[in-house]
Amino acid sequence: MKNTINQIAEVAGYLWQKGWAERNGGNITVNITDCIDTSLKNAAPMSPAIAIGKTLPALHGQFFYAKGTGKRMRDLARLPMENGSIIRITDDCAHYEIIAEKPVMPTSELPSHLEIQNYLIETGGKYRATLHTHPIELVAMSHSPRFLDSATITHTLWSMIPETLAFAPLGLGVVPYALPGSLQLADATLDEIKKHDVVLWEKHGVFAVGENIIEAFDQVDVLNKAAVIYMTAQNMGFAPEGMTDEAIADIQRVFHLPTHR
Ligand code: 2HA
Ligand code: ZN
Repeated sequence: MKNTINQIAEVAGYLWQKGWAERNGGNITVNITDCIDTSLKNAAPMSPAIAIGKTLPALHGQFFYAKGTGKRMRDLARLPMENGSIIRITDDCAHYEIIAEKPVMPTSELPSHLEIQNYLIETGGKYRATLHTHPIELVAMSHSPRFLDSATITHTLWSMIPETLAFAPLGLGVVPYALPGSLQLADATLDEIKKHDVVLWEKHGVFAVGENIIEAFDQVDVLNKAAVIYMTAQNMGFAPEGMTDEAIADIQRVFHLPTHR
């Protein structure tokens, strides 16, 4: 478990350094059921049972690390257990309780993260981490209606540098603007996460999933790198040519990249 918490702290530091996590911006939730210390599993709750707002049956018996509400990534990087907490899902699968290390209330976005964690378990994959952050250049692109289409923005980003295609092979989903924390945003995100590992929230940020938090971060990082290259070329006064469709198809073939989950 220590290793997983260290990874979370490491990524929180990157998010701050990259300027993607101003103030309390962004969220991290990681399923730690596989690695939770046995002594902690049966720890007495240090909070009342808090309603999730939905019953999520696949979360039965699961434990998560969740960033605390209002907490800053730059603080979490140094002190993960003071800026987040470990929660246990109660037997009714509709509530959670804090069990460690301090009674830090989880983010208000926790229900939407848990809904997606529930989906990730239901579909039997190895995904354990959900990440929300505000990557500057991707958010900037989301201000143009031209890029609010998954196929268009994915093609633009993939064609900037071969690695983007290789390391974000499922492309970028797009969710139209919705109120932060709303059910509408959570539902639309879940729909897109069924097809992509990273989803762009119009004029807000991204939501990403990964086998661990490092993987989730890396996918956002490679996509945002492509956005930076695109914008740098535009700033130099020309529209980037982009790799050809043949070059893209070649990479998909040679590297046996998955085209869907
Ligand atoms: O939790 O970024 O959009 C902080 C956020 C919500
Ligand atoms: Zn946000």
